[in-house]
Amino acid sequence: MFCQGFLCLWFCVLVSCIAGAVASTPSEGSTQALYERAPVPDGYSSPSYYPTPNGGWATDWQDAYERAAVIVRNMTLAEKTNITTGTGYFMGRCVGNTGSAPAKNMPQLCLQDGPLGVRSTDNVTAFPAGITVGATWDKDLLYRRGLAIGEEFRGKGANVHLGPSVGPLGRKPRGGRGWEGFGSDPVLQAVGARETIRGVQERGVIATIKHFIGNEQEQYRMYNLVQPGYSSNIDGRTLHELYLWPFAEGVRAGVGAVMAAYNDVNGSATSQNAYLLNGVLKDELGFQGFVMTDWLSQISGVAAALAGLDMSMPGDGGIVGIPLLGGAWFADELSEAVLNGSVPVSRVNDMATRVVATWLKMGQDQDYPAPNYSSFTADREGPLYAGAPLTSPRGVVNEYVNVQGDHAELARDIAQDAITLLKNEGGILPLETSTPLKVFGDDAQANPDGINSCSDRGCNKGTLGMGWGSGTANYPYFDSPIDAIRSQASNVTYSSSNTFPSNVVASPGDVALVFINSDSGENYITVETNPGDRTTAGLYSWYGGDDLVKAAAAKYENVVVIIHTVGPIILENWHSLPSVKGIIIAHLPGQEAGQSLTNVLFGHVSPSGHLPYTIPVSEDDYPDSVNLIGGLQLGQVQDTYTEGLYIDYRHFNKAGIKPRYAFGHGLSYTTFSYSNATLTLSTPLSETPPAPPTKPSTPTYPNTRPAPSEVYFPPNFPRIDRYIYSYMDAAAADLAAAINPSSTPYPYPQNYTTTQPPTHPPAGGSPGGNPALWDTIYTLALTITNTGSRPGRAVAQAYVQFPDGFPHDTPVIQLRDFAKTAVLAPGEGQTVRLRITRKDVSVWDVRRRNWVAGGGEGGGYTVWVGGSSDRLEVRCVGEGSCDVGARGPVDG
Ligand SMILES: *[C@@H]1O[C@H](CO)[C@@H](O)[C@H](O)[C@H]1NC(C)=O
Ligand SMILES: *[C@@H]1O[C@H](CO)[C@@H](O)[C@H](O)[C@H]1NC(C)=O
Ligand SMILES: *[C@@H]1O[C@H](CO)[C@@H](O)[C@H](O)[C@H]1NC(C)=O
Ligand SMILES: *[C@@H]1O[C@H](CO)[C@@H](O)[C@H](O)[C@H]1NC(C)=O
Ligand SMILES: *[C@@H]1O[C@H](CO)[C@@H](O)[C@H](O)[C@H]1NC(C)=O
Ligand SMILES: *[C@@H]1O[C@H](CO)[C@@H](O)[C@H](O)[C@H]1NC(C)=O
Ligand SMILES: *[C@@H]1O[C@H](CO)[C@@H](O)[C@H](O)[C@H]1NC(C)=O
Ligand SMILES: *[C@@H]1O[C@H](CO)[C@@H](O)[C@H](O)[C@H]1NC(C)=O
Ligand SMILES: CC(=O)N[C@H]1CO[C@H](CO)[C@@H](O)[C@@H]1O
Repeated sequence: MFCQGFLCLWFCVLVSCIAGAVASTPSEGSTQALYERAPVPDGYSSPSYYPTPNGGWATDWQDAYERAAVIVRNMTLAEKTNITTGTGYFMGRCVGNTGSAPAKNMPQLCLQDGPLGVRSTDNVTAFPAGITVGATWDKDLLYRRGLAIGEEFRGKGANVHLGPSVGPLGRKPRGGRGWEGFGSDPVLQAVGARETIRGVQERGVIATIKHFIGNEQEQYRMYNLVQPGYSSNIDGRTLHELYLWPFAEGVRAGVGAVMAAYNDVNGSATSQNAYLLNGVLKDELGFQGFVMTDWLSQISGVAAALAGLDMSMPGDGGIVGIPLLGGAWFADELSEAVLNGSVPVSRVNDMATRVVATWLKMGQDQDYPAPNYSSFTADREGPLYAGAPLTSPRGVVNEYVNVQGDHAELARDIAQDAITLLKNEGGILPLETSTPLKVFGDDAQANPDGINSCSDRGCNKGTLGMGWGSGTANYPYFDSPIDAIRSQASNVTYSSSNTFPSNVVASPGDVALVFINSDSGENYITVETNPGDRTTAGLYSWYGGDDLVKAAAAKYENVVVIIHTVGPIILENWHSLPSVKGIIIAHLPGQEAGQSLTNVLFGHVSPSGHLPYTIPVSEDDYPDSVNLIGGLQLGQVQDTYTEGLYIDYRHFNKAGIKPRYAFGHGLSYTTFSYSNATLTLSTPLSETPPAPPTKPSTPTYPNTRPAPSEVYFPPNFPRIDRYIYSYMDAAAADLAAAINPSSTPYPYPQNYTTTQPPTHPPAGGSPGGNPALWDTIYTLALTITNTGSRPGRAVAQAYVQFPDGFPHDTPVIQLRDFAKTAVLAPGEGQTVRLRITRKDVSVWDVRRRNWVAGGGEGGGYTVWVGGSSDRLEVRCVGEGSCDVGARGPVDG
């Protein structure tokens, strides 16, 4: 997703103009011939995979597909190519607007950012970011946030929610957009995606899991005149066991849409990578919804359609190259490509059916509101097509519908339950409200220039409630930490400067609260010389935050540091100073930054957040291959995942490097104990999952080439400037239809075929993959008891350790499930259940293209449970009771 608004409009024109200049010499014969790409490193390749498996065989989707096929069978070619494209950037109220088929009662679809709320409008909730809800480790909060987001998108009339984001997965700690997702672990991301999708789609909104795949850094992601987007070179095992994992879970949860990424994988752009889209996503994962491009990322028409792309967004930026000039890769170009026989009719039928079926499956044919806001102006009236400001018809574009409901309360609960207490020496927290509090740092107050003064939060002023870019929403109001502190504590002084005041006199008993932050965002905005990724400040706090803490620590005996951050931040400049007694990570709280924090600070609740990533001692402790790459160079930037499975804690554990705070760490004001832990073997483990079920048939269509008249512009059709149409002028349509494909063949890619795969691949068989991969292998039950003196919530994290002698190298431990208790009163206990599936104890075998596990009854796996990856106290091996009070394999 990309920028918007008028300033940015011309920026987009410029960027895409450059991109288009290159793209304007299309030779679509090969899926990769458009740009000069540097060769990918030896061993990485983009195999051919054709054709696109048709959708409609999955049980859950069959009804929607049958109904969709009735509609699509009766559609003209122009209707099919209309609903699979956007109408052009700024050519409608939403960030993406599809064409419609009015004669078939298929409306335009409104596609809107972003993962934490409805972007670019008013009267919405600015929810805590993905990384924040990830830090709650609370499946129910994830789900309820999804429901609330779905309700708000629906209320605004947006059909498609452009979230959740699980790619980036957080491989690169400096990467700009990791905060939009749920944490640096595939299972945490997968659960985040699944619960969000369930919630959003339960409200009838189509969720979009993105960005598929390997989009781990911001810089060099897009194609331009001198360079193609970078190539993420990922081996099959790493792809499956890390980056694909959350997508598989999202597809299993029934996600309606997938957004491709800007970058390449193995040297082939993800929006036209046949192996990824046809092979991995639609055959192996059995995805039944539709695949869209990221904004302006499409670089071919025929090749992309054959490779499995179903929808072009925002629709323009194609062959003419410049958005707003009417050029497209799909729309009329796709009409032409079907007429001239290059794209088989079967493919365009499948594309259209996927869109209609998804729309029907969500029930959007029943009373779904039309968009009632404009992403491009806050005025009530304006041009209906902001991309054609001079000629567009005008009308009401904003109805200011308030969709917030009671979601503020949920947003506050999430922000509060995410708060992660890293250090609490001498029990400095919670604070008494009567304690004299000396508050320092601009991060404690609302942005003094206005809470929404920087478009898409493209500045870092005041409390950091979210990163910047398309993954943002406007604040309806901002509950700032300083306001909340003042409303609760009786003696508060505040210095908003990021420089420590020279005239401070400390009194004994004062507690200093120092607020610092670290920001990042999307590449189209540069903030303080950081082009999305954290290039300048790196993993240290911004605006001299470390000096502010040090100065406060020199003056006060009791210092609590509160950090709003997009991801890992290095604390070493002051972590061990004797007066720094408390450290809190408040993540990115969204609009509810104040009371969520004071509830914890003053002990109304115990903190219960846990780190969704590792905090290292030094950035040098990461593998070199996860550094940001690129620079002024010709040719394609190669981002090769040489660290394989070893990112975040998987790396630290393998290398034996002790981080400052381990993945999963988080303190409470109370203490918990585990007891009564048992492991039950539910399904005997076989080496590979049983063969997938047989593949049911999919809807059939008459696949004859359509008559050119199906795409003629209707007589006297009122064309709107810059609008993307699927119609063609009659002469051009006739010419295309006159081409004889056998005498003028299209240069199809190697191994191209139109024969549908008759069976599922061994790893496939249902949405998400072979259904047996979700068989429960072990069920683990244990009782968690509050052994302290305050109420609190505990998180049980279950990690799997593969057996000794397992034939594949595996990380020491890997998170596989987690559970959070209710608020437990002192002495109160709760039994939680954790589930380990066949997939959880398998690795991806590249040669067999299947998941393999250790054979035998229980397979010899160890399941560890604890409150942090470095504090695993429960050890279960085989059926029966577990060992409580054990010492985990990486305990700190
Ligand atoms: C990339 O190349 C590796 C090594 O050949 C292969 O295992 C993997 O499946 C490829 N991935 C894609 C998406 O082409
Ligand atoms: C085409 O198929 C052949 C035979 O299976 C295989 O060796 C070759 O690598 C394939 N080409 C591509 C580009 O995948
Ligand atoms: C097919 O579409 C036309 C309009 O394009 C409509 O008049 C006709 O009733 C439709 N037929 C069916 C079977 O839906
Ligand atoms: C394509 O969509 C636009 C926008 O909704 C609409 O005006 C046009 O009539 C549609 N074309 C067809 C063939 O239905
Ligand atoms: C058919 O039309 C498409 C879209 O313009 C074009 O890319 C393709 O080369 C054409 N095919 C032939 C055989 O001319
Ligand atoms: C929110 O909606 C109300 C009407 O309910 C409107 O008066 C107000 O201007 C809207 N807020 C913003 C920020 O536009
Ligand atoms: C606030 O605290 C300071 C010590 O930091 C103390 O000198 C002052 O008297 C307190 N003010 C009130 C109103 O209690
Ligand atoms: C032990 O666990 C079982 C469930 O596995 C639960 O029913 C029982 O109440 C627990 N016992 C105690 C003492 O917590
Ligand atoms: C133009 C339009 O459809 N506006 C709708 C906006 O949403 C509200 C509530 O969802 C509807 O009542 C309006 O009709």
